[in-house]
Amino acid sequence: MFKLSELQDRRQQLLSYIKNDELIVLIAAPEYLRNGDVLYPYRQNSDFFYLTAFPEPEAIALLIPDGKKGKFILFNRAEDVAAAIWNGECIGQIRARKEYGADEAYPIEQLETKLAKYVAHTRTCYSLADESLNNSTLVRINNLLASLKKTPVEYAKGLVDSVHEMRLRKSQTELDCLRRAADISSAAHLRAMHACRPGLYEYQLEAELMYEFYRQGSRALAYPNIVASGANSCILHYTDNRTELKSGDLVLIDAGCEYQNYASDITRTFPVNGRFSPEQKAVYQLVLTAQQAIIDLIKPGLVWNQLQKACVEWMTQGLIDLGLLKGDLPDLIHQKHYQRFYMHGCSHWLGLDVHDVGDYKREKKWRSLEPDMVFTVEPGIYIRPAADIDEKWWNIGIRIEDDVRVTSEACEVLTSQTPKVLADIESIMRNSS
Ligand SMILES: [Mn+2]
Repeated sequence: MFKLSELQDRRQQLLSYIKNDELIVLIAAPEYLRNGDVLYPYRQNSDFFYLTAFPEPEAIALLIPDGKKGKFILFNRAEDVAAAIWNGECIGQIRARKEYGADEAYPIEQLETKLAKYVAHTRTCYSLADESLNNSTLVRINNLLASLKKTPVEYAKGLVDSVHEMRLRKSQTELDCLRRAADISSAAHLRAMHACRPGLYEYQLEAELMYEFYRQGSRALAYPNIVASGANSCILHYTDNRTELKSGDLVLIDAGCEYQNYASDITRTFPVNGRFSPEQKAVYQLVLTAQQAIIDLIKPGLVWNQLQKACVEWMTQGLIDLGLLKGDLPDLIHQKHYQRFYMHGCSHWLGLDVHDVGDYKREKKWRSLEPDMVFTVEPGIYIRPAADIDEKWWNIGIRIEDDVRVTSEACEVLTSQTPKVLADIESIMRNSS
């Protein structure tokens, strides 16, 4: 789905930040061994992918300023007839040039013989990869540079920040991927609502999600699925997913797939037996009202921390109304008493990474929203058992999370296909047994 011209524009923009006698080295994510000769599923480094769309490991890209149109030199795996019998064909150099727009492409084995030519007039080689990552590739390049009496690759935090700043505003092609990921995840959540009934295990609801992700062409999760019923719904990063679903309990599902490396991130909470209890209903309504109120605020110019500020106010007032917090609203906010029930942020950027890159503050000031920024809205209330809390509230954990894009006037909810109105959820679950 990527466009070669768009990738070239991104590389050109990045090159505009360096001098003519400097170059940028991009290093593909390494493969990780699971055991024996079995690897973990491969996922390209997000910055590497953003600038090249090249999906294979064992690849190094050199970005070289060269007049108006910079050069993109790729070292990647060579086609290998014998290896192809085991692993299938790799992209190779011809396709790297044709399909990925490399100006020149060479087998990775030729790095040692070819690099000298490119760095002959280079004063500094910059890298976007932190030294802790891709260490063996960096060591290999640095050894080469040392043999050429050149200084080692320099990690350029400033350039990384520039790429992340670019990634913050999504292009049309990126939005297409994000919408597709959101649509698939929406369908998966709906499928789980339909399938839910007491006696199933959390992993069986997870299977419904996975089925829909794969069926619709997603091949990876944006993060591990959370299927958390009963008391588990109050564990923020619960991923064990092994408990039996019980009538009377809620189940909180936080799950999102990746589509062409772009993430979605949706949370829905619903009753295992399809009917909310009065207490579950009351907390659900509070979270949903707060979530909608935050979404209604979103427009260009809104300062980032206003989202959290508004969320905290809505949630704290709601907790007072339910009798779960006692006292004065400003006091409770100031003393952070709401954190007993609501202890996380209500938003994060979304893109190639589920918690996407990009600064929330610029020069120590909170950033203002701009069109085509994409992020989540995810308030939640979690009530753990405690002596000072009426038992009827215990183990109610509710989070509602949607993905939004800032438009020129307000926002587009990318995940609006996932039901969240209480009556809609009950109606769907009633009609699915
Ligand atoms: Mn999230």
